[in-house]
Amino acid sequence: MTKKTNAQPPKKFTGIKLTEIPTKAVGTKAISSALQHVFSEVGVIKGIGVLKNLNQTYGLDCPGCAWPDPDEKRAFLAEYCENGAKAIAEEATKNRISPMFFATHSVEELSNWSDYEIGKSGRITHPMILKEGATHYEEISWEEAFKTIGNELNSLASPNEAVFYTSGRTSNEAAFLYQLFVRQFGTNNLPDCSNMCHESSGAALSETLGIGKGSVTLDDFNHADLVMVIGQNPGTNHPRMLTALSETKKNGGKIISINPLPEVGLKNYVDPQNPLKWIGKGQELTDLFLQVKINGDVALLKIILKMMKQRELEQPNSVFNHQFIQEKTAGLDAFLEDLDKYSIEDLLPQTGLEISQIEQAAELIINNEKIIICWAMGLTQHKNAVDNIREVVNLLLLKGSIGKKGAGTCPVRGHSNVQGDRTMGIWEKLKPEFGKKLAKEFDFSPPTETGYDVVSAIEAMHKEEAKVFFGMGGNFVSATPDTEFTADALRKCNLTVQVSTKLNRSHLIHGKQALILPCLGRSEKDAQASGEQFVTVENSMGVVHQSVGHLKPASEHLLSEPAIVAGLATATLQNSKVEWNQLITNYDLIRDKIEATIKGFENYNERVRKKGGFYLPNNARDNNFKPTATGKANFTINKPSEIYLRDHQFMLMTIRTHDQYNTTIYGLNDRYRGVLNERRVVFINPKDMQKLGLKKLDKVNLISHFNNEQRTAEGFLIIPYSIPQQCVATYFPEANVLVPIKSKANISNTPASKTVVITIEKVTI
Ligand SMILES: Nc1nc2c(c(=O)[nH]1)N[C@H]1C(S)=C(S)[C@@H](COP(=O)(O)OP(=O)(O)OC[C@H]3O[C@@H](n4cnc5c(=O)[nH]c(N)nc54)[C@H](O)[C@@H]3O)O[C@H]1N2
Ligand SMILES: Nc1nc2c(c(=O)[nH]1)N[C@H]1C(S)=C(S)[C@@H](COP(=O)(O)OP(=O)(O)OC[C@H]3O[C@@H](n4cnc5c(=O)[nH]c(N)nc54)[C@H](O)[C@@H]3O)O[C@H]1N2
Ligand SMILES: [Mo]
Repeated sequence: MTKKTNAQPPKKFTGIKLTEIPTKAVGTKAISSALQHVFSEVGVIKGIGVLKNLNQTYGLDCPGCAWPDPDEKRAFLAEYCENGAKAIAEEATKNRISPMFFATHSVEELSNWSDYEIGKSGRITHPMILKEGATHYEEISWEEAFKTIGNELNSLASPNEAVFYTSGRTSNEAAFLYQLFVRQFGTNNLPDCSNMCHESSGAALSETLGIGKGSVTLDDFNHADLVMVIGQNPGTNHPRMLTALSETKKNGGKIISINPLPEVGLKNYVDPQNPLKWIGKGQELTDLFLQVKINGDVALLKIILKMMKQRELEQPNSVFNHQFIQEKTAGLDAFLEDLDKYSIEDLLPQTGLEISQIEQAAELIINNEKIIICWAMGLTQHKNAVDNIREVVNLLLLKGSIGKKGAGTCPVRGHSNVQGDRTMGIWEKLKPEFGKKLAKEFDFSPPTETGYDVVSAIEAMHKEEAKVFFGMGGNFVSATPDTEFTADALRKCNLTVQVSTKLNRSHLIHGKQALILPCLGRSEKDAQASGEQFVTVENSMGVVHQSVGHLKPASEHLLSEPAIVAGLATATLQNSKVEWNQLITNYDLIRDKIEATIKGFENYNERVRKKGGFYLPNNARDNNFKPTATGKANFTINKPSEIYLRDHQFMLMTIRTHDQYNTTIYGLNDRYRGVLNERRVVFINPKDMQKLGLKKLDKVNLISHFNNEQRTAEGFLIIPYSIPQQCVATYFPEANVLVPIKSKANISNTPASKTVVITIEKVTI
């Protein structure tokens, strides 16, 4: 038997340095940090080539995030940001890990490496297998690899014993083929990273507005009177969004930021595309900052809504857009009645704010017509996450601030094609209409029963009801909650397979047998029988466009993701009428199939070749809410947080540093929060430190409490920080061990990784 390998990163400190928190985002430091990453990983000449190509009209779609590119004017040099540059450096790295690397380092040894070291080892060059009982991965041919998977899948008692995960970088073409393969195999077990990300947005928006996506376009930011940014850190995670916010400001709009942390990027910003401005003071972005307590957003929004209602009563027609409400919405009376059940006095302590601050926000909302609300993980990863987002919609509906220029919903997506993957049918629920189209086009009967999402897939593997795990990208063990529980779930599988560009911890926490299938990255040329191919992706605002790789592949043994699916399908499915190998000769053929089965893709091949691509239909953008259950936009009744902290307890949010892409650790710095060379830190209010008798850089353990269960994350350094009392923050994935598998959002099932109730224990050694 092989030894149990480490599911958590090593608990070693790396040598912390604390610095001043910068006063502005982007600027020269960001440019130099980006170039340093690119040049050290990729080399200077190739590096400049890659950057020049990023997000240009016929260039490479940046794998960094899903923020859209401007329709018309693009920066001359490149539409890139510091973290996009790091993302591309990570993929285009010169370093390689060949079969020799795996022969040298055992799986156990690698599991002692930090995530940073694992990531830096380089691109995987060959398909690899870890045989049952073996200590090292060894080379395997593609043919043997596909055969191994096919045999294992076909020996299962039911197709529902296999789980097929997707991370959000997968192109439309690969995603479409993948879901088709999985459904032909006979299951809807298609969990994806969306389940941990914007699932709550999808659930809330579908119910209220009839579409699970946002309604605004990039141009709307030029016309907005007011943009609210709630629970999002764009300076780090969507840096190009700062350009859009600065356009809002230039055009006279205002910005409200709602966040437990004063994130630097939201305060002050320097345009990276304009070198003349790099050394300047930068532009103030936020007009009003509300430093809300973690999970205090529903309470805060309810107070604002109550203030709006009060003003409307006092001065009729001064706040609500009655025409819009009358024509387009349902449920106003019940919503207003429910608001009366809450008193501002009761709600206020949940927010941690002064009433005067909230009055200022209400005033800005009351006096402006065109409002955009942006949000990300700060709203979606809570027990009441769906309530958070529905409450955001209530506010917009009262103002009629949707379906018109300069107004609407803006859930800012994470992975660069996470939205496209959903459009392609990567979902554990198969929409009946899509199922019918698949059945007709491909002559088979797709399964109808709902499959596993991320959390239920982990539980099923743990119960040994699922026995094969297949990951199309991503890093399942590190991205999911309850690390030790999830690791055990994966260890119980007969086979775990990861399609990956780079090594990660999910290769080291494995089933009885494990395979690594190395694939082309987006920056690389993808040559198939008919010549070089491009793929297509959908950004956060529903624009479908091309992405073309220009680099030589990291190894001649890599396959594209569509080719991997075709190989898998051919080795597994006996009666498929799909010509898998034919489809991948020319991706236009895959796109023809997408056009035949998914709405909005008419003349796909032609339209996607046009400059900038095309917009998908969006009913909310068109001010049409017919797809909801009532045929109208729905007001909803939502509840503030019901989690109450005891005196010594804290609410922990697990967030990203400025130097990581989810579980990929680019470096050990969090420059915008003044922490260098260390990830095992916890940010805490100085008053709470005093209460606990803690000093700066004291060592502590974090213990989470849920349903009388305790989980411990050992060894974190205390950092005094500007954060509301009884709120603390630390980084993911180190803290995922604290997030209980059963602690998840109502309705969306998203792990509640921003509402983790913990106590803090000083380590005395
Ligand atoms: N460079 C880089 N870019 C990325 C990623 C990355 O890891 N690195 N990840 C990508 C992905 S997949 C995603 S989903 C996005 C994530 O983008 P974000 O959602 O910006 O990422 P997080 O670090 O989780 O930050 C959440 C923010 O919400 C705040 N917050 C936490 N809890 C609450 C709350 O209860 N209320 C409010 N109002 N605020 C709260 C936190 O202080 C923090 O500022 O970024 C994408 N882009
Ligand atoms: N505690 C906590 N947990 C969280 C979150 C949080 O805020 N807090 N955020 C959640 C969110 S929003 C998300 S989206 C998930 C992310 O979950 P995942 O998407 O599963 O994780 P990533 O870290 O983005 O995946 C990185 C791996 O993808 C592979 N990869 C990179 N590029 C490619 C490619 O082109 N093709 C293929 N096949 N593989 C590639 C590399 O091998 C790399 O190691 O994590 C979630 N987990
Ligand atoms: Mo995400």
